[in-house]
Amino acid sequence: MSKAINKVSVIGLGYIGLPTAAVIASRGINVVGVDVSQNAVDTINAGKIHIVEPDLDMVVQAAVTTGKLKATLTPEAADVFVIAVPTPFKDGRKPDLSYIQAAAEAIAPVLEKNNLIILESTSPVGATEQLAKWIKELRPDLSNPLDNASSADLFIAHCPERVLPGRVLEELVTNDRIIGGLSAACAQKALALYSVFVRGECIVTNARTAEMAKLTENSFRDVNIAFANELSMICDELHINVWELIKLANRHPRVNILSPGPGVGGHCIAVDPWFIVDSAPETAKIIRAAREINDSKPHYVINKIKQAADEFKRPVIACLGLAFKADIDDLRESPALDIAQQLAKQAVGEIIAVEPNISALPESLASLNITLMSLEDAMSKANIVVVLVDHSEFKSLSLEIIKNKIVIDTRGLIQ
Ligand code: SAJ
Repeated sequence: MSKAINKVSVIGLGYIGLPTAAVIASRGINVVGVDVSQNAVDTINAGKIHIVEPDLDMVVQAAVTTGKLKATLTPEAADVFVIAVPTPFKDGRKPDLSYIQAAAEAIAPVLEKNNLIILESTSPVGATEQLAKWIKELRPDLSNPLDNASSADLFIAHCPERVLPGRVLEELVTNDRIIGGLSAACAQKALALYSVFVRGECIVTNARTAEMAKLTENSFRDVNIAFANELSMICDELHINVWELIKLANRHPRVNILSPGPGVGGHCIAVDPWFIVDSAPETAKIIRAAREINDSKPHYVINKIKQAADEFKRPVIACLGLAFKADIDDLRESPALDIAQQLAKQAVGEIIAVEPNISALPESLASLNITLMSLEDAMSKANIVVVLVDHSEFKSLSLEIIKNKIVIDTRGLIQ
């Protein structure tokens, strides 16, 4: 059997890499986190965190204080390398693997016989094989599982992350994991690492299936949200309350419609389905259509707001929420932010933003004519109220407070 894992290196200390590094370190394994950002490295080595995630600060502080976790700019030798770098898309919505390639180049000089390399980044089908090819070019002296499945010097696997932002620490441990090896031996070796901290089931498959499984999960959600978003637009046309409709339809034992919204945000669900479309452009018809529907929803909401604004000489529009979903402070790829920004750019009226999870407007809004206000102040000024995020704080809105205002509720919060 393989020797024990003494040292793990995690490449990329972001939303996935840092919690993963900290949790592995909390199991008593020495972890070296590697990041290109000096600020991230310094912050972590001071026992602090540079991202927002509940309870992560405590776990990182404990791991750093006990000496089990440290961060560096340059990789050093280890038993296992976990790659958790971004995989955005570039022009033409083609997957951009340059961060994975950069990670391969960074670890190549310190790789040793029997090392395990795990790709956790969400990746298009074939990315793990591509990673193995890059490693092979950089280290031809180490035999690669692509050439020698049963007794290679290196082990390479894909184990996609599946944690929900806001519940990362819990889901890292409790979610089932899919482990896709470039060979059966690679998968078994990776299983040994995940067995250290995962309480969910770890299921072994090949790398291509694991890559596709992750893309499928996020596409499934995207298609189902698109269905809800399309329903919401049909219901507007037919003068039906979509929220009541969905509640009723969901009474059927085999129907479970998700919630419409102002669009789909975040860096996963709005991106990953394009990786499938890119791999099978002629065949991935529903997946492409779903992406287009969800991407069109912010424009639809903006048009509704403009129609409402036409009724007023000086419309004052309160946008409730800027984050990409409820009860988080993450504004990246947020349809709510996009809508507020477009309203201000198009000078639709006086724009007020209410976002209880931030203390200052992000740069993209700061230069525009938008004011950040408390819910109470916004309600006293606005004549149009647009609910963009279903934050807990907004659930206190009563029909009394909004009775003389036009309400555009994209989240079904005020019923
Ligand atoms: N949304 C709706 N209606 C819904 C559900 C969500 O409009 O009924 C919107 C949200 O408001 C948000 C977007 O969709 O703008 C995405 O939010 P989310 O909560 O569905 O998902 P993410 O992006 O935070 O995390 C997803 C998760 N994937 C799945 O649930 C299949 C998570 O498990 C993944 O690990 C993560 O993507 C990832 O990193 O890929």
